[in-house]
Amino acid sequence: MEIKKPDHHHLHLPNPMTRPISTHQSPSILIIILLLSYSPITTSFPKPPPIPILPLPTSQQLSWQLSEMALFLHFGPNTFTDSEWGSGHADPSVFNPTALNATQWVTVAKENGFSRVILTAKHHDGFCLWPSDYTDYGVKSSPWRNGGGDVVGDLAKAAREAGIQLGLYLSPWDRHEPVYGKTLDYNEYYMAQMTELLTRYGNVNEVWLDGAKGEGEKDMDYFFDNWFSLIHQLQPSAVIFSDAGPDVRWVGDEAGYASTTCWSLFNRSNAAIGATDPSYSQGGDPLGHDWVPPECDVSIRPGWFWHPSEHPKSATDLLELYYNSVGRNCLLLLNVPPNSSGLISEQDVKVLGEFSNLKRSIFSNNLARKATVSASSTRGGYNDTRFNSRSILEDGIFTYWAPDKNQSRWEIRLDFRKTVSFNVVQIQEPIQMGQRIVKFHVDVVDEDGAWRKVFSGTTVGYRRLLRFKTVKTLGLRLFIDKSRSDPLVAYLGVHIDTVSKIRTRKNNTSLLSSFNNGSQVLHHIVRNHTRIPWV
Ligand code: FUL
Repeated sequence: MEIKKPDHHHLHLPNPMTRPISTHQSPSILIIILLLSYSPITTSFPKPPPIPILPLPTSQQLSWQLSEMALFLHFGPNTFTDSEWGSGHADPSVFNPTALNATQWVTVAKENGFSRVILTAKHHDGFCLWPSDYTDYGVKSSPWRNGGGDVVGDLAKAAREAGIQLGLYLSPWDRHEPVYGKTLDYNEYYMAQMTELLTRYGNVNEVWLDGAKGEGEKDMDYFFDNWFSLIHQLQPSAVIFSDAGPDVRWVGDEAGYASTTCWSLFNRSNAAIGATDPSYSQGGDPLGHDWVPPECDVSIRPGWFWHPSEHPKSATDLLELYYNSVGRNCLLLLNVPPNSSGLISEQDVKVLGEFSNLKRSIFSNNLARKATVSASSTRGGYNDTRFNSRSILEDGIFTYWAPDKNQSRWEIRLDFRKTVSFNVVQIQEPIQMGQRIVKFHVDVVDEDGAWRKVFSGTTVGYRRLLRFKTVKTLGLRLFIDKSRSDPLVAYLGVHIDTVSKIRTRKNNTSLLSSFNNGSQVLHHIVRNHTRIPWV
Protein backbone atom coordinates (compact mmCIF):
# COMPACT_ATOMS: atom_id res chain seq x y z
CA MET A 1 0.00 0.00 0.00
CA GLU A 2 1.08 3.57 -0.45
CA ILE A 3 2.68 5.40 2.44
CA LYS A 4 0.00 7.26 4.30
CA LYS A 5 -0.08 10.50 6.21
CA PRO A 6 -0.05 10.05 10.02
CA ASP A 7 -3.83 10.34 10.43
CA HIS A 8 -4.29 7.54 7.96
CA HIS A 9 -1.82 5.24 9.64
CA HIS A 10 -4.27 3.48 11.80
CA LEU A 11 -5.92 0.99 9.50
CA HIS A 12 -8.22 -1.31 11.42
CA LEU A 13 -8.20 -3.94 8.72
CA PRO A 14 -6.01 -6.98 8.15
CA ASN A 15 -3.52 -5.76 5.60
CA PRO A 16 -0.72 -8.13 4.67
CA MET A 17 0.72 -5.59 2.28
CA THR A 18 1.29 -2.83 4.83
CA ARG A 19 4.81 -2.64 6.22
CA PRO A 20 4.85 0.39 8.54
CA ILE A 21 7.95 2.51 8.20
CA SER A 22 10.00 1.97 11.33
CA THR A 23 11.28 4.96 13.26
CA HIS A 24 14.42 2.92 14.00
CA GLN A 25 15.80 2.87 10.46
CA SER A 26 19.28 1.50 9.87
CA PRO A 27 22.05 4.20 9.73
CA SER A 28 22.66 3.62 5.99
CA ILE A 29 19.01 4.36 5.16
CA LEU A 30 19.14 7.51 7.26
CA ILE A 31 22.28 8.67 5.39
CA ILE A 32 20.55 8.15 2.03
CA ILE A 33 17.50 10.10 3.21
CA LEU A 34 19.75 12.95 4.41
CA LEU A 35 21.69 13.02 1.13
CA LEU A 36 18.49 13.10 -0.87
CA SER A 37 17.11 15.97 1.17
CA TYR A 38 20.28 18.04 0.42
CA SER A 39 20.17 17.18 -3.27
CA PRO A 40 20.88 20.25 -5.48
CA ILE A 41 17.86 19.37 -7.74
CA THR A 42 15.22 21.76 -6.47
CA THR A 43 12.59 21.79 -9.27
CA SER A 44 10.18 18.89 -9.35
CA PHE A 45 7.38 18.84 -11.90
CA PRO A 46 4.08 17.11 -11.27
CA LYS A 47 3.40 13.86 -13.03
CA PRO A 48 1.23 14.53 -16.10
CA PRO A 49 -2.16 12.80 -16.34
CA PRO A 50 -2.15 9.39 -18.04
CA ILE A 51 -2.77 9.02 -21.77
CA PRO A 52 -6.46 8.59 -22.64
CA ILE A 53 -7.21 5.24 -24.27
CA LEU A 54 -9.03 5.36 -27.63
CA PRO A 55 -11.84 5.45 -28.63
CA LEU A 56 -12.98 8.51 -26.69
CA PRO A 57 -16.30 10.34 -26.35
CA THR A 58 -16.87 13.64 -28.11
CA SER A 59 -17.94 16.60 -25.96
CA GLN A 60 -21.53 16.04 -27.20
CA GLN A 61 -21.44 12.39 -26.13
CA LEU A 62 -19.99 13.36 -22.76
CA SER A 63 -22.70 15.93 -22.16
CA TRP A 64 -25.33 13.36 -23.23
CA GLN A 65 -23.95 10.78 -20.78
CA LEU A 66 -23.78 13.26 -17.92
CA SER A 67 -27.48 14.00 -18.44
CA GLU A 68 -28.17 10.39 -17.24
CA MET A 69 -31.95 10.40 -17.59
CA ALA A 70 -34.23 11.80 -20.30
CA LEU A 71 -38.01 11.95 -20.49
CA PHE A 72 -39.56 10.65 -23.71
CA LEU A 73 -42.85 12.23 -24.75
CA HIS A 74 -44.96 10.23 -27.21
CA PHE A 75 -47.82 12.46 -28.21
CA GLY A 76 -49.98 12.87 -31.33
CA PRO A 77 -53.23 11.61 -32.88
CA ASN A 78 -52.57 8.16 -31.37
CA THR A 79 -53.14 9.75 -27.95
CA PHE A 80 -56.72 10.46 -29.00
CA THR A 81 -57.46 7.31 -31.01
CA ASP A 82 -56.15 4.77 -28.49
CA SER A 83 -53.57 3.45 -30.93
CA GLU A 84 -49.83 2.86 -31.05
CA TRP A 85 -48.96 2.81 -34.74
CA GLY A 86 -51.39 5.25 -36.34
CA SER A 87 -52.43 4.41 -39.90
CA GLY A 88 -51.58 7.89 -41.13
CA HIS A 89 -55.22 8.44 -42.07
CA ALA A 90 -56.65 9.68 -38.79
CA ASP A 91 -58.54 12.93 -39.36
CA PRO A 92 -56.45 15.86 -38.00
CA SER A 93 -59.62 16.95 -36.17
CA VAL A 94 -58.98 14.21 -33.58
CA PHE A 95 -55.99 16.18 -32.30
CA ASN A 96 -57.52 18.55 -29.76
CA PRO A 97 -55.83 18.64 -26.34
CA THR A 98 -57.90 20.82 -24.07
CA ALA A 99 -55.21 21.84 -21.59
CA LEU A 100 -51.84 21.26 -23.27
CA ASN A 101 -49.10 22.74 -21.13
CA ALA A 102 -45.51 21.99 -22.12
CA THR A 103 -44.29 23.76 -18.99
CA GLN A 104 -45.94 21.00 -16.95
CA TRP A 105 -44.03 18.35 -18.95
CA VAL A 106 -40.73 20.12 -18.41
CA THR A 107 -41.43 20.72 -14.72
CA VAL A 108 -42.17 17.01 -14.20
CA ALA A 109 -38.86 16.23 -15.90
CA LYS A 110 -36.85 18.76 -13.95
CA GLU A 111 -38.31 17.99 -10.54
CA ASN A 112 -37.53 14.31 -10.95
CA GLY A 113 -33.97 14.49 -12.18
CA PHE A 114 -34.48 14.21 -15.96
CA SER A 115 -32.25 16.72 -17.70
CA ARG A 116 -33.51 16.20 -21.24
CA VAL A 117 -36.94 15.88 -22.90
CA ILE A 118 -37.43 14.18 -26.28
CA LEU A 119 -40.68 14.69 -28.22
CA THR A 120 -42.15 12.70 -31.10
CA ALA A 121 -42.27 15.69 -33.45
CA LYS A 122 -43.48 13.19 -36.05
CA HIS A 123 -44.29 9.54 -35.33
CA HIS A 124 -44.92 6.83 -37.94
CA ASP A 125 -48.37 8.26 -38.76
CA GLY A 126 -46.69 11.28 -40.37
CA PHE A 127 -48.64 13.84 -38.29
CA CYS A 128 -46.45 16.88 -37.59
CA LEU A 129 -46.60 18.48 -34.14
CA TRP A 130 -45.17 21.67 -35.64
CA PRO A 131 -46.56 23.71 -38.58
CA SER A 132 -44.47 22.22 -41.37
CA ASP A 133 -44.45 24.04 -44.71
CA TYR A 134 -44.23 20.72 -46.55
CA THR A 135 -47.51 19.08 -45.54
CA ASP A 136 -50.95 19.91 -44.20
CA TYR A 137 -51.00 16.77 -42.09
CA GLY A 138 -50.27 18.21 -38.68
CA VAL A 139 -51.27 20.67 -35.99
CA LYS A 140 -52.10 23.35 -38.51
CA SER A 141 -55.07 21.30 -39.78
CA SER A 142 -56.30 20.49 -36.29
CA PRO A 143 -58.85 22.38 -34.17
CA TRP A 144 -56.24 22.82 -31.41
CA ARG A 145 -55.73 26.58 -31.01
CA ASN A 146 -57.64 26.95 -34.29
CA GLY A 147 -54.75 25.45 -36.19
CA GLY A 148 -52.32 28.06 -34.84
CA GLY A 149 -50.57 25.86 -32.26
CA ASP A 150 -47.02 24.48 -32.31
CA VAL A 151 -46.23 21.72 -29.80
CA VAL A 152 -42.53 21.66 -30.71
CA GLY A 153 -42.36 25.45 -30.26
CA ASP A 154 -44.11 25.30 -26.87
CA LEU A 155 -41.82 22.56 -25.62
CA ALA A 156 -38.65 24.24 -26.90
CA LYS A 157 -39.62 27.46 -25.10
CA ALA A 158 -40.53 25.70 -21.84
CA ALA A 159 -37.32 23.63 -21.93
CA ARG A 160 -35.15 26.68 -22.61
CA GLU A 161 -36.74 28.55 -19.72
CA ALA A 162 -36.22 25.63 -17.35
CA GLY A 163 -32.65 24.88 -18.49
CA ILE A 164 -33.67 21.43 -19.74
CA GLN A 165 -32.16 20.00 -22.94
CA LEU A 166 -34.37 19.29 -25.96
CA GLY A 167 -34.43 16.27 -28.26
CA LEU A 168 -36.67 15.57 -31.26
CA TYR A 169 -37.86 12.31 -32.82
CA LEU A 170 -38.57 12.53 -36.55
CA SER A 171 -39.77 9.12 -37.69
CA PRO A 172 -38.30 8.01 -41.01
CA TRP A 173 -41.24 5.68 -41.61
CA ASP A 174 -44.17 7.91 -42.63
CA ARG A 175 -47.54 6.25 -43.24
CA HIS A 176 -49.24 9.42 -44.47
CA GLU A 177 -46.87 11.17 -46.83
CA PRO A 178 -47.70 10.25 -50.46
CA VAL A 179 -44.06 10.40 -51.63
CA TYR A 180 -43.01 7.79 -49.05
CA GLY A 181 -41.58 4.95 -51.14
CA LYS A 182 -40.04 7.23 -53.79
CA THR A 183 -36.48 7.28 -52.55
CA LEU A 184 -35.25 10.65 -53.81
CA ASP A 185 -38.50 12.54 -53.21
CA TYR A 186 -38.98 11.22 -49.70
CA ASN A 187 -35.38 11.88 -48.68
CA GLU A 188 -35.79 15.47 -49.87
CA TYR A 189 -39.04 15.76 -47.92
CA TYR A 190 -37.51 14.26 -44.79
CA MET A 191 -34.44 16.52 -44.92
CA ALA A 192 -36.62 19.60 -45.48
CA GLN A 193 -38.63 18.72 -42.37
CA MET A 194 -35.47 18.02 -40.40
CA THR A 195 -34.17 21.45 -41.45
CA GLU A 196 -37.34 23.10 -40.14
CA LEU A 197 -36.98 21.36 -36.80
CA LEU A 198 -33.31 22.17 -36.44
CA THR A 199 -33.44 25.81 -37.50
CA ARG A 200 -36.62 27.13 -35.88
CA TYR A 201 -36.35 26.15 -32.23
CA GLY A 202 -32.91 27.04 -30.89
CA ASN A 203 -30.62 24.37 -29.45
CA VAL A 204 -31.51 20.74 -30.08
CA ASN A 205 -29.35 18.27 -28.15
CA GLU A 206 -30.55 14.95 -29.52
CA VAL A 207 -32.13 13.73 -32.75
CA TRP A 208 -33.88 10.40 -32.46
CA LEU A 209 -34.20 8.10 -35.47
CA ASP A 210 -35.32 4.51 -35.62
CA GLY A 211 -35.55 1.74 -38.12
CA ALA A 212 -39.11 0.68 -37.29
CA LYS A 213 -41.25 -0.13 -40.30
CA GLY A 214 -44.37 -2.27 -40.60
CA GLU A 215 -44.70 -5.50 -42.55
CA GLY A 216 -45.27 -5.11 -46.28
CA GLU A 217 -44.42 -1.40 -46.35
CA LYS A 218 -43.11 0.28 -49.48
CA ASP A 219 -39.45 -0.41 -50.01
CA MET A 220 -37.11 2.56 -50.19
CA ASP A 221 -33.66 3.73 -49.11
CA TYR A 222 -33.01 6.30 -46.48
CA PHE A 223 -29.98 8.53 -47.15
CA PHE A 224 -28.67 8.26 -43.60
CA ASP A 225 -25.27 9.78 -44.31
CA ASN A 226 -26.90 12.88 -45.81
CA TRP A 227 -29.21 13.14 -42.81
CA PHE A 228 -26.38 12.79 -40.31
CA SER A 229 -24.31 15.52 -42.02
CA LEU A 230 -27.29 17.84 -42.10
CA ILE A 231 -28.02 17.30 -38.41
CA HIS A 232 -24.42 17.84 -37.35
CA GLN A 233 -24.15 20.94 -39.56
CA LEU A 234 -27.32 22.53 -38.19
CA GLN A 235 -26.96 21.46 -34.56
CA PRO A 236 -23.31 20.88 -33.69
CA SER A 237 -24.16 20.06 -30.08
CA ALA A 238 -26.68 17.34 -30.94
CA VAL A 239 -26.11 13.61 -30.66
CA ILE A 240 -27.87 11.33 -33.16
CA PHE A 241 -29.55 8.22 -31.79
CA SER A 242 -30.32 5.12 -33.87
CA ASP A 243 -29.75 1.35 -33.80
CA ALA A 244 -26.33 2.01 -35.24
CA GLY A 245 -25.35 5.42 -33.89
CA PRO A 246 -23.52 7.41 -35.16
CA ASP A 247 -23.37 9.05 -31.71
CA VAL A 248 -25.63 7.04 -29.43
CA ARG A 249 -26.89 3.50 -29.96
CA TRP A 250 -30.11 1.71 -29.14
CA VAL A 251 -29.48 -0.77 -26.31
CA GLY A 252 -31.14 -3.61 -28.20
CA ASP A 253 -34.42 -3.94 -26.26
CA GLU A 254 -37.30 -1.74 -25.19
CA ALA A 255 -37.52 -3.09 -21.64
CA GLY A 256 -34.98 -0.69 -20.14
CA TYR A 257 -32.33 -3.35 -19.50
CA ALA A 258 -28.73 -3.24 -20.60
CA SER A 259 -26.42 -6.22 -20.44
CA THR A 260 -24.31 -6.49 -17.26
CA THR A 261 -21.26 -6.25 -19.52
CA CYS A 262 -21.81 -3.00 -21.32
CA TRP A 263 -19.17 -1.27 -23.41
CA SER A 264 -19.49 2.17 -24.95
CA LEU A 265 -17.03 0.78 -27.48
CA PHE A 266 -18.70 -0.44 -30.66
CA ASN A 267 -17.96 -1.00 -34.33
CA ARG A 268 -20.32 1.07 -36.40
CA SER A 269 -19.34 -1.01 -39.40
CA ASN A 270 -21.02 -4.03 -37.72
CA ALA A 271 -24.35 -2.20 -37.39
CA ALA A 272 -27.07 -0.95 -39.73
CA ILE A 273 -30.18 0.99 -38.82
CA GLY A 274 -33.08 -1.44 -38.52
CA ALA A 275 -30.84 -4.47 -38.87
CA THR A 276 -28.37 -4.47 -35.96
CA ASP A 277 -28.04 -7.65 -33.93
CA PRO A 278 -29.63 -6.69 -30.58
CA SER A 279 -27.15 -8.78 -28.59
CA TYR A 280 -24.30 -6.80 -30.16
CA SER A 281 -26.03 -3.56 -29.16
CA GLN A 282 -26.68 -4.74 -25.61
CA GLY A 283 -23.10 -5.48 -24.71
CA GLY A 284 -21.14 -3.26 -27.09
CA ASP A 285 -17.72 -4.41 -28.21
CA PRO A 286 -14.53 -4.48 -26.11
CA LEU A 287 -12.59 -4.33 -29.37
CA GLY A 288 -14.76 -1.61 -30.92
CA HIS A 289 -13.08 1.30 -32.69
CA ASP A 290 -15.97 3.75 -32.22
CA TRP A 291 -17.39 5.35 -29.10
CA VAL A 292 -21.16 4.77 -29.37
CA PRO A 293 -22.72 4.52 -25.89
CA PRO A 294 -26.12 2.88 -25.30
CA GLU A 295 -29.48 4.49 -24.54
CA CYS A 296 -32.30 2.46 -22.93
CA ASP A 297 -35.74 3.52 -24.14
CA VAL A 298 -38.62 2.13 -22.10
CA SER A 299 -42.13 3.28 -21.30
CA ILE A 300 -43.59 3.99 -17.86
CA ARG A 301 -46.81 2.45 -19.20
CA PRO A 302 -47.36 -0.64 -21.36
CA GLY A 303 -47.72 1.47 -24.51
CA TRP A 304 -45.63 4.32 -25.86
CA PHE A 305 -48.71 6.50 -26.28
CA TRP A 306 -51.23 7.26 -23.54
CA HIS A 307 -54.25 4.94 -23.36
CA PRO A 308 -57.12 5.49 -20.91
CA SER A 309 -57.04 1.87 -19.72
CA GLU A 310 -53.32 1.70 -18.95
CA HIS A 311 -51.48 2.53 -15.74
CA PRO A 312 -47.91 3.44 -14.88
CA LYS A 313 -45.32 1.11 -13.41
CA SER A 314 -44.61 1.43 -9.68
CA ALA A 315 -41.79 3.49 -8.19
CA THR A 316 -39.85 0.31 -7.34
CA ASP A 317 -40.19 -0.83 -10.97
CA LEU A 318 -38.68 2.49 -12.05
CA LEU A 319 -35.89 2.05 -9.52
CA GLU A 320 -35.24 -1.36 -11.06
CA LEU A 321 -35.02 0.23 -14.50
CA TYR A 322 -32.58 2.79 -13.14
CA TYR A 323 -30.28 0.09 -11.75
CA ASN A 324 -30.37 -1.82 -15.01
CA SER A 325 -29.81 1.13 -17.34
CA VAL A 326 -27.98 4.03 -15.68
CA GLY A 327 -26.39 1.46 -13.38
CA ARG A 328 -25.01 -0.35 -16.42
CA ASN A 329 -23.37 2.50 -18.27
CA CYS A 330 -26.47 3.66 -20.18
CA LEU A 331 -28.74 6.66 -20.38
CA LEU A 332 -32.31 5.95 -19.29
CA LEU A 333 -34.86 7.36 -21.73
CA LEU A 334 -38.12 6.93 -19.85
CA ASN A 335 -41.30 7.49 -21.86
CA VAL A 336 -44.01 9.35 -19.92
CA PRO A 337 -46.78 10.03 -22.46
CA PRO A 338 -48.98 13.11 -22.05
CA ASN A 339 -52.70 12.27 -21.99
CA SER A 340 -55.50 13.52 -24.23
CA SER A 341 -55.89 16.71 -22.25
CA GLY A 342 -52.25 17.46 -23.09
CA LEU A 343 -50.85 16.92 -19.58
CA ILE A 344 -48.78 14.21 -17.92
CA SER A 345 -51.33 12.27 -15.84
CA GLU A 346 -51.42 12.73 -12.07
CA GLN A 347 -50.79 8.99 -11.59
CA ASP A 348 -47.52 9.21 -13.52
CA VAL A 349 -46.47 12.41 -11.73
CA LYS A 350 -47.02 10.70 -8.38
CA VAL A 351 -44.99 7.61 -9.29
CA LEU A 352 -42.15 9.73 -10.68
CA GLY A 353 -42.05 11.71 -7.43
CA GLU A 354 -41.88 8.49 -5.40
CA PHE A 355 -39.15 7.14 -7.66
CA SER A 356 -36.99 10.22 -7.29
CA ASN A 357 -37.46 10.16 -3.51
CA LEU A 358 -36.36 6.52 -3.41
CA LYS A 359 -33.36 7.29 -5.55
CA ARG A 360 -32.42 10.26 -3.37
CA SER A 361 -32.82 8.27 -0.15
CA ILE A 362 -30.43 5.59 -1.43
CA PHE A 363 -27.79 7.60 -3.22
CA SER A 364 -27.59 10.85 -1.25
CA ASN A 365 -25.80 9.07 1.58
CA ASN A 366 -22.40 7.68 0.63
CA LEU A 367 -21.00 5.68 3.56
CA ALA A 368 -17.56 5.78 1.93
CA ARG A 369 -17.28 9.44 2.95
CA LYS A 370 -16.88 8.34 6.57
CA ALA A 371 -14.11 5.90 5.71
CA THR A 372 -10.36 6.15 5.51
CA VAL A 373 -9.45 5.62 1.87
CA SER A 374 -6.21 4.10 0.69
CA ALA A 375 -4.96 2.55 -2.52
CA SER A 376 -2.31 0.11 -3.67
CA SER A 377 -0.40 2.97 -5.32
CA THR A 378 -0.92 6.54 -6.54
CA ARG A 379 0.28 8.10 -9.75
CA GLY A 380 2.79 10.78 -8.81
CA GLY A 381 2.97 9.51 -5.22
CA TYR A 382 0.57 9.77 -2.32
CA ASN A 383 0.97 13.54 -2.05
CA ASP A 384 -0.20 14.12 -5.61
CA THR A 385 -3.71 15.21 -4.72
CA ARG A 386 -4.83 15.08 -8.36
CA PHE A 387 -4.70 11.28 -8.46
CA ASN A 388 -4.97 10.47 -4.78
CA SER A 389 -7.43 7.78 -3.72
CA ARG A 390 -9.55 10.33 -1.82
CA SER A 391 -10.57 11.71 -5.24
CA ILE A 392 -13.05 8.84 -5.43
CA LEU A 393 -15.20 10.61 -2.83
CA GLU A 394 -15.69 13.71 -4.95
CA ASP A 395 -18.86 13.75 -7.05
CA GLY A 396 -18.48 13.54 -10.81
CA ILE A 397 -15.95 12.01 -13.16
CA PHE A 398 -13.44 14.81 -13.58
CA THR A 399 -11.37 13.93 -10.54
CA TYR A 400 -10.10 10.38 -10.27
CA TRP A 401 -7.73 7.97 -8.62
CA ALA A 402 -4.89 6.80 -10.86
CA PRO A 403 -2.44 4.07 -9.85
CA ASP A 404 1.28 4.22 -10.43
CA LYS A 405 2.50 2.70 -13.70
CA ASN A 406 3.43 -0.97 -14.05
CA GLN A 407 1.58 -2.26 -11.00
CA SER A 408 0.61 -5.89 -10.57
CA ARG A 409 -2.14 -5.00 -8.11
CA TRP A 410 -4.85 -2.33 -8.44
CA GLU A 411 -6.81 -1.89 -5.24
CA ILE A 412 -8.78 0.76 -3.40
CA ARG A 413 -9.58 0.14 0.23
CA LEU A 414 -12.11 1.69 2.60
CA ASP A 415 -11.67 1.40 6.36
CA PHE A 416 -14.96 2.40 7.96
CA ARG A 417 -13.51 2.39 11.51
CA LYS A 418 -16.80 1.07 12.86
CA THR A 419 -19.20 -1.51 11.49
CA VAL A 420 -21.47 -0.30 8.69
CA SER A 421 -24.23 -2.08 6.73
CA PHE A 422 -24.78 -1.70 3.00
CA ASN A 423 -26.02 -3.57 -0.06
CA VAL A 424 -25.19 -1.27 -2.98
CA VAL A 425 -21.83 -0.20 -4.37
CA GLN A 426 -21.44 2.25 -7.19
CA ILE A 427 -18.33 2.77 -9.29
CA GLN A 428 -17.62 5.36 -11.95
CA GLU A 429 -14.81 5.59 -14.47
CA PRO A 430 -13.62 8.94 -15.86
CA ILE A 431 -14.86 8.04 -19.34
CA GLN A 432 -13.28 11.14 -20.88
CA MET A 433 -10.08 9.04 -20.50
CA GLY A 434 -11.64 6.04 -22.28
CA GLN A 435 -13.49 3.00 -20.90
CA ARG A 436 -10.87 0.78 -19.31
CA ILE A 437 -12.06 -1.67 -16.66
CA VAL A 438 -12.67 -5.20 -18.00
CA LYS A 439 -13.08 -7.08 -14.74
CA PHE A 440 -13.25 -6.23 -11.03
CA HIS A 441 -14.40 -7.61 -7.73
CA VAL A 442 -15.45 -6.26 -4.35
CA ASP A 443 -14.51 -7.83 -0.99
CA VAL A 444 -15.67 -7.05 2.52
CA VAL A 445 -14.08 -8.06 5.77
CA ASP A 446 -15.83 -10.59 8.02
CA GLU A 447 -16.18 -10.40 11.80
CA ASP A 448 -13.24 -12.79 12.16
CA GLY A 449 -11.08 -10.49 10.03
CA ALA A 450 -11.10 -12.54 6.82
CA TRP A 451 -11.82 -10.95 3.44
CA ARG A 452 -14.82 -12.34 1.55
CA LYS A 453 -15.82 -11.62 -2.04
CA VAL A 454 -19.33 -10.18 -2.35
CA PHE A 455 -19.41 -9.31 -6.00
CA SER A 456 -17.45 -9.76 -9.18
CA GLY A 457 -18.28 -7.85 -12.29
CA THR A 458 -17.09 -6.94 -15.74
CA THR A 459 -17.48 -3.46 -17.21
CA VAL A 460 -17.98 -0.20 -15.30
CA GLY A 461 -18.04 2.76 -17.73
CA TYR A 462 -19.82 5.95 -16.73
CA ARG A 463 -21.68 4.36 -13.83
CA ARG A 464 -22.00 0.83 -12.50
CA LEU A 465 -24.42 -0.01 -9.70
CA LEU A 466 -24.01 -3.33 -7.92
CA ARG A 467 -26.46 -4.89 -5.52
CA PHE A 468 -25.94 -7.78 -3.13
CA LYS A 469 -27.31 -9.09 0.14
CA THR A 470 -26.75 -6.63 2.98
CA VAL A 471 -23.31 -6.95 4.55
CA LYS A 472 -22.10 -5.70 7.94
CA THR A 473 -18.45 -4.89 7.82
CA LEU A 474 -15.53 -2.75 8.90
CA GLY A 475 -13.97 -2.54 5.48
CA LEU A 476 -14.29 -2.91 1.73
CA ARG A 477 -11.77 -3.35 -1.02
CA LEU A 478 -12.27 -2.88 -4.73
CA PHE A 479 -9.90 -4.84 -6.91
CA ILE A 480 -9.52 -4.14 -10.60
CA ASP A 481 -8.60 -7.56 -11.98
CA LYS A 482 -8.26 -6.66 -15.65
CA SER A 483 -8.12 -3.38 -17.48
CA ARG A 484 -7.42 -2.16 -21.05
CA SER A 485 -4.80 0.16 -19.56
CA ASP A 486 -4.06 1.49 -16.07
CA PRO A 487 -7.53 1.61 -14.47
CA LEU A 488 -8.89 4.95 -13.28
CA VAL A 489 -11.68 5.27 -10.72
CA ALA A 490 -13.65 8.53 -10.49
CA TYR A 491 -16.17 7.62 -7.79
CA LEU A 492 -16.84 4.89 -5.28
CA GLY A 493 -20.19 4.95 -3.49
CA VAL A 494 -21.42 2.67 -0.71
CA HIS A 495 -25.16 2.76 -0.01
CA ILE A 496 -28.05 1.03 1.63
CA ASP A 497 -31.20 0.22 -0.37
CA THR A 498 -34.11 -0.98 1.75
CA VAL A 499 -36.53 -1.19 -1.17
CA SER A 500 -35.18 -3.46 -3.90
CA LYS A 501 -35.67 -7.19 -3.61
CA ILE A 502 -32.29 -8.79 -4.06
CA ARG A 503 -32.00 -12.26 -5.49
CA THR A 504 -29.14 -14.24 -6.92
CA ARG A 505 -29.31 -15.11 -10.59
CA LYS A 506 -27.65 -18.26 -11.84
CA ASN A 507 -25.06 -17.92 -14.59
CA ASN A 508 -24.62 -14.28 -13.88
CA THR A 509 -21.87 -12.65 -11.95
CA SER A 510 -24.26 -9.99 -10.73
CA LEU A 511 -26.97 -10.15 -8.11
CA LEU A 512 -30.19 -8.68 -9.38
CA SER A 513 -33.51 -7.56 -8.06
CA SER A 514 -36.56 -9.08 -9.62
CA PHE A 515 -38.70 -7.02 -11.94
CA ASN A 516 -41.86 -6.67 -9.93
CA ASN A 517 -44.47 -6.07 -12.55
CA GLY A 518 -43.71 -8.20 -15.57
CA SER A 519 -47.17 -7.65 -17.00
CA GLN A 520 -46.32 -4.03 -17.60
CA VAL A 521 -43.24 -4.79 -19.61
CA LEU A 522 -43.44 -4.75 -23.39
CA HIS A 523 -42.74 -8.40 -24.05
CA HIS A 524 -42.02 -8.05 -27.70
CA ILE A 525 -41.05 -5.29 -29.96
CA VAL A 526 -41.29 -5.19 -33.68
CA ARG A 527 -38.36 -3.58 -35.36
CA ASN A 528 -38.10 -3.52 -39.10
CA HIS A 529 -39.87 -6.83 -39.67
CA THR A 530 -38.03 -8.60 -36.86
CA ARG A 531 -39.67 -9.79 -33.68
CA ILE A 532 -37.19 -9.55 -30.89
CA PRO A 533 -37.92 -11.57 -27.75
CA TRP A 534 -37.94 -9.64 -24.53
CA VAL A 535 -34.71 -10.18 -22.61
C1 FUL B 1 -40.24 2.17 -31.98
C2 FUL B 1 -41.56 2.67 -32.52
O1 FUL B 1 -42.10 1.75 -33.47
C3 FUL B 1 -42.50 2.79 -31.33
O2 FUL B 1 -43.78 3.20 -31.72
C4 FUL B 1 -41.88 3.80 -30.37
O3 FUL B 1 -41.86 5.07 -30.95
C5 FUL B 1 -40.48 3.35 -29.99
C6 FUL B 1 -39.77 4.30 -29.10
O4 FUL B 1 -39.69 3.16 -31.13
O5 FUL B 1 -39.34 1.86 -32.91
